[in-house]
Amino acid sequence: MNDSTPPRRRTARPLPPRRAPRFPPPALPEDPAGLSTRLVALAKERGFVAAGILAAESATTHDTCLSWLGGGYPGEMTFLERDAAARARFDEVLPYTRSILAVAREVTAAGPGNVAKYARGEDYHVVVRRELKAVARAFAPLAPPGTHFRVAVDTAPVLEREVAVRAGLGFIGKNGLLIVPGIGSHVVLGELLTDLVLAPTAPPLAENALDRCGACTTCLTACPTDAFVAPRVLDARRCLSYLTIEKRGPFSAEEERAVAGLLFGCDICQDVCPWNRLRHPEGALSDAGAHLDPKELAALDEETFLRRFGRTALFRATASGLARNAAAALTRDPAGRS
Ligand code: B12
Ligand code: SF4
Ligand code: SF4
Repeated sequence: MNDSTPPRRRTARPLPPRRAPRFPPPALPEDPAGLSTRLVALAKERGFVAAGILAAESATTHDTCLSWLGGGYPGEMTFLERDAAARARFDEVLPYTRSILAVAREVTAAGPGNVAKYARGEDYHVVVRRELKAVARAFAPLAPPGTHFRVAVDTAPVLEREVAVRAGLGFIGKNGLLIVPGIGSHVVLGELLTDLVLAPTAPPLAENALDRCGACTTCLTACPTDAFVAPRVLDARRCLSYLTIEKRGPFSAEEERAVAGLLFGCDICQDVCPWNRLRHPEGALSDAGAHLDPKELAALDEETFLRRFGRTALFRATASGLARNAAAALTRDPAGRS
């Protein structure tokens, strides 16, 4: 654990006055519970390993979010600060939001590599968005006329892990990630917001009822940079995922040593977790996209970057970010084997 200053409370920049939505909410449905059951079933049919519905009043962990921002932990991720107030209420994303379908999609990539598992293959934002839109299309004929939907995957101001927990998908491990019992934490999250009133599929949360880590602290001690200030509290500035994906500009000498050959993201605090062992056993062979050649990336130009990574999650790191990560890997191992 590091000894960074504890979070101080901060007030989010207020939202501008609410503009009247361009459309009214739909009528109350006759059978909200039946519709919920159908919507969850449709999500499972589209390949989501967990799905559930919550009533969308307001975010219950918004204060935690503000304290975290106040601690300086997000580093350069100014978008979190900018959207902080919007994260408090879901109708900033869709007017009159009444219910949210929360879904988890399993990351099936396996084995070690210098690219994090969730980022191998097609961009998960594209996959989850496509599948949630298909769910909305199949569900729309069952909903009252005038029902609206909006898909969110990572990029909207939604506290996605809170939403997933409240929808009954799982619990938050000490590594800060949603763990779906029976599946693990190698999942990505998405939401379908709607102005339709649906029945929640999970009972209201009892405080601490969802801590299923017990005495285990494996992820906290395995983190190579001591990035956890406390269980579930991450100092992103120390996290290798942040350094390789979100940080812009050159690394400090300490950061360069810390990234230790990783080119995009970090899976260590998940790979050590017992909840992941069953589906992602240690020693599993790496799949396509697990390893990128740092020698190629170090010379990456914008055009090649767009062509190779435009439709993958690696796009987020930018061409210069990937080239910087590759240069750091080569400093450590000039043969580029890491
Ligand atoms: C910013 C961000 C990052 C930052 C900061 C991470 C962080 N801890 O916040 C960085 C770049 C470091 C990062 C890294 C990673 N990320 Co990220 N990240 C996000 C993003 C865009 C916002 C997160 C946010 O709002 N943080 C704000 C602070 C306040 O969150 P927090 O301190 O963890 O606390 C919240 C929760 O833990 C929760 N909570 C904690 N305890 C409890 C208990 C109860 C009862 C409840 C209800 C809630 C709750 O409530 C808190 C406040 O909302 C989300 C997408 C989204 N829109 O939510 C993805 C997201 C969290 N990331 C994701 C992933 C996959 C990763 C990585 C695994 C990628 C990788 N392999 O490199 C790593 C994991 C690092 C780690 N151990 O956290 C997934 C997580 C999937 C999962 N299983 O949970 C998300 C949800 C994206 C997605 N759509 O799938 N990420
Ligand atoms: S993703 Fe890596 S660096 Fe970040 S908290 Fe987990 S183990 Fe630590
Ligand atoms: S490694 Fe242990 S403490 Fe960390 S999330 Fe998994 S069960 Fe919880």
